[in-house]
Amino acid sequence: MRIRNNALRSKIMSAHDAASLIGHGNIVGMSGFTGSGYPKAVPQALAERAEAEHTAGREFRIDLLTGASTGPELDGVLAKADAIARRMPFNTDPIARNAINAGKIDYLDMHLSQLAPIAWEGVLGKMDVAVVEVTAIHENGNLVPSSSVGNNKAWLELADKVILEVNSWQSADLEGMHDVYYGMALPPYRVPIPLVRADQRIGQPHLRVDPAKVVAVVETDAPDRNAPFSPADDSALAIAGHLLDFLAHEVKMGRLPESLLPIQSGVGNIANAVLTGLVDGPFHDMMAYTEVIQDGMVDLLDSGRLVMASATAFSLSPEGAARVNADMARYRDKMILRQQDISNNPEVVRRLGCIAMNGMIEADIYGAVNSTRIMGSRMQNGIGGSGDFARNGYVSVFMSPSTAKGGAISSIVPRVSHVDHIEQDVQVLVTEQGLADLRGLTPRQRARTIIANCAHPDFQAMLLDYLERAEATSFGGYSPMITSEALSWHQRFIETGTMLP
Ligand code: 0RQ
Repeated sequence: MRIRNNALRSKIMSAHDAASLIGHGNIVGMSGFTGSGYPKAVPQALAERAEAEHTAGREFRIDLLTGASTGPELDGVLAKADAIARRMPFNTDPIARNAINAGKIDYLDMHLSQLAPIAWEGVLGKMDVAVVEVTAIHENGNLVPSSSVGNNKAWLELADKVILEVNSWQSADLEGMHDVYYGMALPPYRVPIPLVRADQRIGQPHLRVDPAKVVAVVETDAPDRNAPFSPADDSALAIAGHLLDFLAHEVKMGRLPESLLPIQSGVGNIANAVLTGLVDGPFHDMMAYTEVIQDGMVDLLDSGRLVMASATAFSLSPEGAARVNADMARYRDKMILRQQDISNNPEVVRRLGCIAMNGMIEADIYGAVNSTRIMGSRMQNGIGGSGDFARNGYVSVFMSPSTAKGGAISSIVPRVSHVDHIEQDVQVLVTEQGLADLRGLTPRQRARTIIANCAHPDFQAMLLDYLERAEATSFGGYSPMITSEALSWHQRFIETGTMLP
C-alpha cells in the first residue's frame, strides 16, 4: 500500500475534484524536473477546467512554477488550454515555447538554483497551491519523493494548500535514494552547506509536509514521459573525442586527478556521447555532481568507472527508465537525488570543483556564449542549470556542432546575439572541428584560437576577415569590434535564410 497515513488516506479524491481546489490567478508550485517526477493527473484535469471556464466566457490562468521542464501532460496541456499566465524557471515543451515566443505566456528564464531562495524571499508572491508527485506516504505522513526532487521541499513549505499525487508507476525502491537537506536559510541566517564530497548525504530520505495543509491526495499509475534516446551522430562523437583528449591531457599535466573531479553534464546526444566515451576512457573512480542522470550516466555507473552520481532528477529515455526502474534497489546505492538548490548550489559546485559540460546555441570569437535565444530573440529552452555550473565549475566547457540548420548557420559568430555566459565563465569551447582551451588567453588570443580550432571551414575565412578588419578599425583595441557588422550575420540569416553571403 502506497498511502499508509490514515488521515491522508481520507483525502483521496479524483484529479477532477482536486483540480477544482485551484483557482484562477493562483500561484501554483508543481513538482517536475526534465520530464521526471511531475504530476500527471491534476494538471490535465486543470487544463480541462480552464477550457470549460474559457468556453463559459470566464478567465482562468495560473502562475506556474516547477523545478525545470516537465512533460506534455503538464506544460503541454496547460499551454494548449491557455491556462498559464506566468511560467518559471525552465521550459522545453514545444506548445509552451510557441506561446512564450508569441508573448502569450510571461516567461522568466532563471538559474535553477535560484528559484527556491527567491520564492522564499517572497518577491514572487504568496504560493497558493503545491501539486507534488510522490512515490509513497508513510504512516507518520512523511513523503517518499519520486524521480525528481527539484523544488518540492520549498513548494511543500511555502504553499497554503498541498495536493499530492501518489504515482504507483514509480519504483517503491526509490525510497532511500533521496537526500533532502533541511538546513537552508536566507541571509543573514545562512550557514555553510556541510557537503564536501559528491557522494555525501547531509539530510534525510523523506520530504516533510504539514498534514493540515494537504487538501487532496490523488492516486496515479503513469510513466514519466521523456524524449526517446537518439544515438550519437558523427558530430557528437567528434566533440566527445576532443573533450576526452582534453581531460586526458589535463590529467597528464597534473591539473586533474585520474578520477577527474565531479562531472556535470547537460542533456542531449552530445552530452550522452561524452558520457559514453568516458566508459571506454582511462578515468576511474569518477563521481558526478550534476543536475540530471541521463542514459549515458547509467552506462557509466554500470561500467564501474563512475562510482556515484548526485543529481536532482532522472532524465532518462523510456528504455532507460524501464532499465533503472527494474533495478532500482541496486542503483539506490550509487545515486543520490537532492533538492535543486543543493544539486546546483554555487557554493557546493565551487567547493567540489565540478567539470561543467554544457550545450550552447552559439559562441562568439571572444568566447561569450548564447544558450537560450535563437537569433537573439526566440526563446529555445532557458539557461537551466548551465549558469549555476559554468560560473562556479573548476573547468567550464561549452559544446556544439560548428554549424546549425544544415550548414546555413555558423555557431561561431562575430558577436553572440544574446549573452547567457560571459567570456570569463567560458574556459573551453568544443565543436566537431576541435577544442579551444581559452584559459589564460586575452580576448585577441581567444579570437584567433576559437576561429582556428572551432569554426567550420565554410565560415573560418569570413571570421578571420572580420577580426582583421576589426583589429584595424575598432574604436578600442582590447576586444576589437565593428559595431555596425557585429550582428550582420544574424541579420543576413533572418533576411535570406543563411549566414553565408
Ligand atoms: O532547433 O529543433 O528547430 O532544429 O536549436 O539544437 O542541435 O538539438 O541541440 O538539444 O543539444 O540543445 C543550447 C538548446 C542545445 C541546450 C541547447 C537550434 C537547432 C534546434 C536545438 P530545431 P540541438 P541540443 C543542463 C544544463 C541550456 C540549458 C542547459 C540548452 C535547437 O543545450 O537548452 O544547458 N541549454 N542546461 O536547430 C540557430 C544556432 C543554433 C540553432 C542550434 N547557432 N542558431 N539555431 N540551433 N544551434 C541540463 C538542464 O538544465 C536540465
